[in-house]
Amino acid sequence: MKEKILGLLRNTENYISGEKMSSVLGVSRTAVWKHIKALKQQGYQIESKSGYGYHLIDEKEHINKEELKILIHQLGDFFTDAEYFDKIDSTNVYAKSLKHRMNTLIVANEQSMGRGRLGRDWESGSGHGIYMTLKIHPDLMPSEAVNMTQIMALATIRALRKLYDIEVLIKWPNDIVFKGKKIAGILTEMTTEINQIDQLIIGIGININQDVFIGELEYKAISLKQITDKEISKLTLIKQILFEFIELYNEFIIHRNLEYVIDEINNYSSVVGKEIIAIDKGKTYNYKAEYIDKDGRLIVRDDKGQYKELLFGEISVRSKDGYSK
Ligand code: BT5
Repeated sequence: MKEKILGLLRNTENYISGEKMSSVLGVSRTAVWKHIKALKQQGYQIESKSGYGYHLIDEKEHINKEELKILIHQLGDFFTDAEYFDKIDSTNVYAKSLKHRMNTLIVANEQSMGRGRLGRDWESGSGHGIYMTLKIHPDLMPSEAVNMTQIMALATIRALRKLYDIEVLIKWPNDIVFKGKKIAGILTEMTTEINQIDQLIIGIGININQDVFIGELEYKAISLKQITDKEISKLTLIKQILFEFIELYNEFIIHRNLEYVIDEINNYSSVVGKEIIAIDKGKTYNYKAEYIDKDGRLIVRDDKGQYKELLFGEISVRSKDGYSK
């Protein structure tokens, strides 16, 4: 209900009376008043004038469950629910704990145990970035899940390019990079039931507001603020990524492979055409990255000219002065 009241306030240029809201929403005026009070406590500046009603003054960005519910509603019926946390251990871990089968969007402002692949960490300081997880239930086989990482990567690339006109690329399989530095990472996980995906958990972390990175990230990571030097609206970016994702996803469900976007995926690859080192179980291999195929695999050639398919993994791209991650 709170998000509906927020929606009404936002869609009204001047004042809207409590009476009008209560009749539009079918709740009592006391209920309207209680929600308005709660919104004010959340930091919204709502002016009340006797005889006129309420008026939302500030439009500083607030991210909370109500805003996320408005957002998913604007995207159609793909998501049924949204959750927001000021602080959580990991949005992916939380998503896995949800046993219902509703498509749910989960967003946090901070993660105390943000996770990468293979037990690695994802730096998720308070307000630094977008930490979000999509919990969905596609009618797909577990082997098709790798394609979802490619789809989320492409959705993110399209959104970042459209909104900020920046030259971001996909570093196969799950990184988004700008001039070789990582701006976002994707972690796709799933639970399965006899050769069928039960829950698909797609987590993405995007660096937004960091001015500096410390430790090992100093030379590896970059934030959107560092690239654009602008204030970024997280809600706008979340919405655009989800819009692109839903569009790509709906097509994927028809085709069941990446053929329909294969040129885009290859054109936006930071790896294709490069000399790379692949690391597998501690061993390193030199390859030339040839292309990404319709099943999301990286096709490489070894020094004897033999083609190989990499399904997932860890790669370094050779730069002029050696190798960089
Ligand atoms: C990833 O793993 O890149 C996947 C990151 C997914 C994070 C999201 S946030 C929402 C959801 N909830 C979670 O708990 N996770 C997901 P991987 O390819 O394994 O990369 C991890 C490596 O990236 C680390 O070992 C660091 O070297 C580097 N790294 C860590 N934090 C970073 C950051 N903020 N920016 C850039 N690089 C980072």
